[in-house]
Amino acid sequence: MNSPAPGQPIDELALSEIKSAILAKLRLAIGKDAGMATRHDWYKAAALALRDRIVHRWLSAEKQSYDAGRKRVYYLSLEFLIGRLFTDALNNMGLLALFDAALGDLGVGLSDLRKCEPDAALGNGGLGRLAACFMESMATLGIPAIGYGIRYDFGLFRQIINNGWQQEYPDEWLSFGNPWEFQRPEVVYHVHFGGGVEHVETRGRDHAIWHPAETVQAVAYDTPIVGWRGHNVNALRLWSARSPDPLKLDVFNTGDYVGAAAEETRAESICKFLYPNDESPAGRELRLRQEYFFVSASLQDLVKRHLAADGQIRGLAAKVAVQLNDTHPSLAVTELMRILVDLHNIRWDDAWKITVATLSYTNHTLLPEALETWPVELFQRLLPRHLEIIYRINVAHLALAEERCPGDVDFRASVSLIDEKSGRRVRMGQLAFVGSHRINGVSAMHSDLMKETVFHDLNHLYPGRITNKTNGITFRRWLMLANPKLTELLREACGEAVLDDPTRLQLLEKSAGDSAFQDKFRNVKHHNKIALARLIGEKINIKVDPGALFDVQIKRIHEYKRQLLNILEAIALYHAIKDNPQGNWVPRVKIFAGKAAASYRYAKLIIKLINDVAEVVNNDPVVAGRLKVAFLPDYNVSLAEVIIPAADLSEQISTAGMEASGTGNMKLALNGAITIGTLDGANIEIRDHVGVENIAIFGMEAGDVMVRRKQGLDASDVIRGSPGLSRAINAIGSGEFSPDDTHRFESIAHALRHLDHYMVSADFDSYFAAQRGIDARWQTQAAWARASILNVARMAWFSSDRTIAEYAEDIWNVPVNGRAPSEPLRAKG
Ligand code: 26W
Repeated sequence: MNSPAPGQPIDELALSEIKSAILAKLRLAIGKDAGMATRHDWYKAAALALRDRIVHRWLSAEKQSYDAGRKRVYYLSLEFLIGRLFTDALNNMGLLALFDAALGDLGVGLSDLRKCEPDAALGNGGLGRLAACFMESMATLGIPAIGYGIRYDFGLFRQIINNGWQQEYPDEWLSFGNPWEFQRPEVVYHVHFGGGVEHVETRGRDHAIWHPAETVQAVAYDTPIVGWRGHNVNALRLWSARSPDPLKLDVFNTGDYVGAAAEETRAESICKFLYPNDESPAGRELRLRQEYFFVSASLQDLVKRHLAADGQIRGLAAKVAVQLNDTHPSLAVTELMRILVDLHNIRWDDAWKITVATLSYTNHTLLPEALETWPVELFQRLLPRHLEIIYRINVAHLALAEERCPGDVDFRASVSLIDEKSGRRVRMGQLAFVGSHRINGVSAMHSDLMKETVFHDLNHLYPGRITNKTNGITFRRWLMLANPKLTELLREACGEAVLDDPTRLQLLEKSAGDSAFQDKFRNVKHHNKIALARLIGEKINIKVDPGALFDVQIKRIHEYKRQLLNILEAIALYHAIKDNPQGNWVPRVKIFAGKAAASYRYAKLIIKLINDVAEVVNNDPVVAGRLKVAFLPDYNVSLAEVIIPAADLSEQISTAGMEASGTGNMKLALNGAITIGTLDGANIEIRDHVGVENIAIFGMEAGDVMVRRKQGLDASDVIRGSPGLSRAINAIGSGEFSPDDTHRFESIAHALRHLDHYMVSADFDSYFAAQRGIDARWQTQAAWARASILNVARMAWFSSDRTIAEYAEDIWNVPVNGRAPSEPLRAKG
């Protein structure tokens, strides 16, 4: 049952079958009849009816891949930022039109029902969303894979903006149940903590026996992930924690009800919430417990599956590839060694070969301070056997370092798994690197910089391990579902096959200058902008004109991402318009959305600044119709799906050298937004693909940034030379936007003047000029439309199918859609 092309009739038999299935679920699974059902009941009934159809494919895909003895990929990630699954699964199953019609006949609209589903926000930002896109692409490419993570009771906090300030509230995403998941009460593993290690000699060999002090149970919950066209379905397996001894009855009977459940509370705390951190390590004991908990359960599970299918632990690397998403699952190196050596009696050297051949690691950040480290003392207390294993790995590793650079103490100190300088800490980045056969960066520039900076010495010691895999995004969610109108136009212009082969987007090139096509393309954008304008009105009561240029910056709030540069430009523009209200100004709406880590005070102050500027600008009649500023609260995947198709301009303005890749940049360009950006992360590759004339590049390059930082962070020189910047900073510092507290933003003004680590002041003039260039382009609507169409036409390479095909070939050595890894697959950039 595949989705009929637009205009094609719906199969009546299939339609009535779906209707009966939904009604049956409503009665038998929800326990209600149509008369008393809420919208939420209908949503659940429809989701369950869909799930039934997915399960058949799921079971047969799993059986087929095991029967064929295929190698499997296990993607270990503490974050999966999935968003909603309902229309995603419907679309991939080819059942969207049918369910739409069925629900319409039943008197409940699909578009209403889909809003009943809460976002699964089990991630902070790019890293978590990448994991979700990868899961979908692996399913699409027919790669048997499981994603392993934690089933957090609370996902990323809900953001409320109160009087301009961010406030955090718990994200109770499971409160109405979750129709997608299957609890597997029989799939339970014991995960141990603490205690001590005993060493005994058996037949001349040392044998370690860990006597843990504490045990937690990991229970599996599986969510099916449907690939495009529904041929293949994989599982996302998330672990929930509980105590093996949930209630101490003797304690309970003494009346100590809290104490009786204390162990359960302690165990459950592991999966209670997602650490709301971004680019800075959590550094808390609970975080390390989370990491070990999910790594141990996942490795036990995959080893058990492997043994059941293959019988041979020694053959693990031939049948299993484990990808570590950042350093968070680095403990997999030591846990796999423990399983092989301590539990399966494999000799150390053989175990090490298996481990390295099985594991690979993706790095997502160059910030040295964002690479996790843990105090040796904490390790000793929580994971004593793992610390021993780390020491032993380090002995051989440092011996190799000595061999390579004899007598070079600094080299040895830099590659060591233990940082001796900062009070002895275990370095998770080094551990993941040493234990992996491939280490990949997430954009060409980032991979190059990895070799030059954080992993310079390790790259020297283990040459050839570092490789690049530029990120990608799934077009099913970020084009087909988010932007159905554009998709319809693309089907018309490039043929149905564009849905299966994005390289067909190239066919748009010939229409890019065609005014009739441009009109259609503009109409689609306008339609999407009306929808966003409505949402902005509903959510924050700001009226915006869909005819204005929609200038969008949506991402985590972070100094290096430079929302501050954007709002500074808004202030300078505001001043310029006020000085000359009769000027030929391009009407603009500056749209921001994003969350700041709860503990990141400065980022939260930036949110307040944006909202304070919005308050002044939006209420000033002099600039009315020319400039509006809107901060949309509670940014999440579902909000992104509305904003992205409506964007004209995509702000990708990080300090050069600091954004590892970015993926929002890809989503926006694919939907026809023109990028204003620095030469950073994947922006560089986007420029290479869309053409330098179809993107606005500005600012310092990574090399310039390093040079300028060495000279000092004072920006007085550039401020003196830039009256617009100087006036904007003065306005912030003097309380022009905060009359109720004129000192509120002094710290920001001070940093802009004297501590310009992120080059906001240094890049301001170049950015301001690039923005005026954007204004000029917007004035010629045909030229704008052409550039926008060419962006869409040239983004095919950024499909996560391409990224995953590269991982499959160069890292995992698994076939893609039945094709051997080395066979040519799809167009490369
Ligand atoms: C330990 C706390 C913590 C949690 C997450 C530290 C750091 C992170 C991540 C590195 C944050 C993240 O999402 N990084 C982003 O990963 C994306 C996918 O590769 C890239 O596109 C972004 O550039 C990178 O910032």
